[in-house]
Amino acid sequence: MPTLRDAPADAQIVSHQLMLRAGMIRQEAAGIYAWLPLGLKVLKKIEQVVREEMNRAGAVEILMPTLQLADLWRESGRYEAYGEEMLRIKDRHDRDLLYGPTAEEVVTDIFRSYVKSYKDLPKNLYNIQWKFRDERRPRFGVMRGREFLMKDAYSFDIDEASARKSYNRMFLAYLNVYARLGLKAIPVRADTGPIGGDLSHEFIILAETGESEVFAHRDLVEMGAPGPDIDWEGDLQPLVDQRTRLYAASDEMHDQARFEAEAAEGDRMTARGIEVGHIFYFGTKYSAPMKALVAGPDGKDVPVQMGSYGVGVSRLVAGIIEASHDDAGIIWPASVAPFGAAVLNLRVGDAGCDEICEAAYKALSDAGLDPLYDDRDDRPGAKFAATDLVGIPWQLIVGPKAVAEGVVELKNRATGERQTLPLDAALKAIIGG
Ligand code: 5CA
Repeated sequence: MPTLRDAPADAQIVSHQLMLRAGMIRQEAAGIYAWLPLGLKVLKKIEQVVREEMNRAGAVEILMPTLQLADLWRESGRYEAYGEEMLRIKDRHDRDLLYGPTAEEVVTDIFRSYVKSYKDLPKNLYNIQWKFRDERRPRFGVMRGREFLMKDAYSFDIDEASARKSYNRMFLAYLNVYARLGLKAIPVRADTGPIGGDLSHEFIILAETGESEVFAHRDLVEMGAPGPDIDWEGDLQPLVDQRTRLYAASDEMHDQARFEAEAAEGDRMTARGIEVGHIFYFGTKYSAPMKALVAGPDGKDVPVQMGSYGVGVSRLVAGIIEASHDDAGIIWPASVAPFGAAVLNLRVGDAGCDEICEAAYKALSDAGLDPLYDDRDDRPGAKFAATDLVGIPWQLIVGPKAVAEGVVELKNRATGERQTLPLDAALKAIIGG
């Protein structure tokens, strides 16, 4: 956990500064990062939240390769069209490969090899895999990287009505993902860009440093997620309508006259935000040229209806920090905190302190809190600052008082509240709360 006292001068936004200071990432090349232990723990936790919500909504996980054959992209016509952002590679046989910036072609190829009938639909396949886009201006750390981790899901349906149901499931699952990460995400109508299609939403979390501008009805910001217990097989259209009825658009799609007509002045919110997800319905854009055909109920082959759904998993690490920090450092929501609690030994080598710390560490481990034990030989002030910086939700502080009076100090990182209490009571507060 190589923490730094000061932020490197080239880090411009707070999440990038804090990720470097907390020793979460290390830049290896422009827009390319190594994930150090603390960063990796958070990344894996976010990944797991995304995975659980995808599974709940009926999607099935696969893993596609990072390197893809150019020939597949020639079939869809995107190999030439994608331009400079695509990293093109040749192997020793002079075959054209590329590092995948997204995976519509690969997943369509998998699908067409196995699925031939409407009876096997609907299907939704997703993977959580590294992508590469040779961005002109990689910046703000992992917020806009060149190599980044994305969850990308792909839905397959027999007709447009059923494709819309698949889209709705992802739309609502996304809101649940962001809510579990402690974020308020606004779904806005969006441009489809190089992915294509005619129905698309971006999910934006509010942050002053965000690269996107959003225009939205205030009520949408407060509306929140539908929750995990909705009937995923049932009619989700009313829940989606409730959230798409109110005006919300990103800069490319914004129409000021419509905004003014649809929202009263006091309800109009204009803000900056971070795009943490983007979903698309694009029908047969890939399945038609790539001949991913399925037999319908009438026995006739038709190209399958598709949508794709992306979450910026590595970008979310930075996005959560933008939304949740203070002057002392990061404040992780419990759902993604790298450790559930930290045990700070202020007198390492003192038999009494060591014993209490080890007992606390064991009790917290047994309770599944994945604690961090700071047994470094360092000044208490340095330990407090480092623990605040890395944002662990609970700090259990063990000093000479613990040995003399049988009490420890418990600090809550989010509220700053400190209590002095017996070890058992402190453990109960952490484990129970
Ligand atoms: N194929 C579709 C959906 S699977 C797709 O690629 N969509 S995307 O281009 O919008 O990317 C999905 C998400 O990945 C974005 O919402 C964003 O959160 C994240 N993302 C895109 N580019 C980058 C980047 N350069 N660095 C970090 N995250 C990125």
